[in-house]
Amino acid sequence: MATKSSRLSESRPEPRSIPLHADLLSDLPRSGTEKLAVGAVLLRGFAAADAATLLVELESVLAEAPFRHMTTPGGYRMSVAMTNCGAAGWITDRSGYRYGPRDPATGKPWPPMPASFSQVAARAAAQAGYPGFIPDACLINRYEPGARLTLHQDRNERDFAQPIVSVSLGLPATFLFGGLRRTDRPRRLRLESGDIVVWGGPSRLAFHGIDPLAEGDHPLTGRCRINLTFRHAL
Ligand code: MD3
Ligand code: FE
Repeated sequence: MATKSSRLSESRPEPRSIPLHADLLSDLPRSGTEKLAVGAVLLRGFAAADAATLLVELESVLAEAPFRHMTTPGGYRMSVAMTNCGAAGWITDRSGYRYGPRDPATGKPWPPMPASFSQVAARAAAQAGYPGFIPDACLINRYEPGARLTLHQDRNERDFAQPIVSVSLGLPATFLFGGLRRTDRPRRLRLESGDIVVWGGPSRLAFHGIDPLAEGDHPLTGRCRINLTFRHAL
């Protein structure tokens, strides 16, 4: 890399010059609360201290419900591998998108949501202005290099007044944050390990996605990004 990231030297910013691509994507501070749009709040580094614990707890979820590549209603294999924990899990197959109480791969209920998961989600929601958020579903996404999520809305939950809380772990990703119409040009935002975004209010139904993950190696996850998305689905 031609420049060191100024994230590593907050007290001594680099001299201003023509920014490199990476600098354009990394909006500076690595902690603090930032309003992205009405109802959408970015909490940079909010889960950084919990990241290792969350990943250890994830291992016990995966022992019961491993990652798998689900099929879209149109018959495509998703590049993102997914699993769930909590009372309900999000699934997609040839018959559609929905939440269900059981893992279709085993017929068993989804593993319970670890306390460390629900606690960090509730703390983040409260910090963002949504006190009393109690997730009943956690969709867990795994991105390997090249995996992506095209622009979509999350509409399978019953109550859109409930926010969604997302926790990024491992490799960084470029998040696409669009508007209420698919054709609204999305903003691009870099999400790093430990970042949490809370999506509520009018942002709850915004189109969003993830650009193809870049190659990399992260000390906590190796060659992947894990995203935990907490929902009140039922
Ligand atoms: C904005 N996941 O699982 S998390 C998804 O990083 C999903 O794995 C992405 O989109 C990921 O559905 C993005 C951030 C996110 C989640 C839900 C949202 C952003 C959202 C719902 C409404 C608006
Ligand atoms: Fe989504």
